[in-house]
Amino acid sequence: MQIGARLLEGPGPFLMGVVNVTPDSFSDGGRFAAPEAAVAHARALAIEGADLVDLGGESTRPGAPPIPAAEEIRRVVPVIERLRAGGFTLPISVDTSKGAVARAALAAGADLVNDVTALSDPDLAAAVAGARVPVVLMHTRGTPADMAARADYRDVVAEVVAELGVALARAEAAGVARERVILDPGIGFAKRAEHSVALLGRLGELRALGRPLLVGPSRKSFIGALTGAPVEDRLPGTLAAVAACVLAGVELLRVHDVAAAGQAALVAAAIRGAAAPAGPR
Ligand code: HH2
Repeated sequence: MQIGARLLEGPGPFLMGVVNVTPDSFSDGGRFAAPEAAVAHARALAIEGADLVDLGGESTRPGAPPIPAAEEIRRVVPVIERLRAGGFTLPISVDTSKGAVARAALAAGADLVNDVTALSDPDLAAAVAGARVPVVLMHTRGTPADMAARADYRDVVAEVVAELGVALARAEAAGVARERVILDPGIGFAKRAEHSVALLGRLGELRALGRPLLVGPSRKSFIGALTGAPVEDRLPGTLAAVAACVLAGVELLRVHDVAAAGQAALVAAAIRGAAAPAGPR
């Protein structure tokens, strides 16, 4: 898939490094809220081996308060502008659910829209369709305020596949080309730990949707539920999930710890490549 100036070709795995320009993200809130800190972090992730970076101005953790578009734009656009002015060449993804934010970020030099609500806002769908950029459609239910209460499934994998299929059809109906869509099961979003684990164990079933997959297991609460580890101590669990994703053929991984995830992904890809070699990494 062409993302900005880069062609991400082959089975990957490709790494999307997380840059949260927020005061309240669940694992690193406040650390990169100043534009200079966010820019430095994006550059550091590039050096660590990220294939693209994902910039978010609004926390999506359970219970996070919504913020106005103007505030989200104030947080992310200066970071994109500074990165591009400084010659940053990796694709930049903007993690947003709002059309106005996507438009401003794309105008400033972002290349991809990552939407945790899978284009449920028609204005964002129109912005993505109009800009002809790639988009990540992630599965969730409800909003950060009520998603925990909506984690109610008979067969979580079948229901996520069905609901992502609906999201894909809705995106196409809004004018987004199917070829530009990446799908994500939304680990931890309207999912209890057992739901996230089931999805990670049965990723192959998401292949039925016929699109590249992105998965974001990094530091998430299912790791805490399984191990008791606090959020700052979930790297080993994250790496286990990264390896599982790579073995299942997931193309893109959204991670905070790029260097460590890159090593885990490389080893897992080599093991997978005993059957089918991966590209250079
Ligand atoms: N997870 C988070 C945010 N955005 N986007 C996609 N596509 N997939 C994910 O799993 C995903 C996502 C949550 O992580 P983080 O950005 O670190 O936290 P917060 O939402 O609190 O800013």
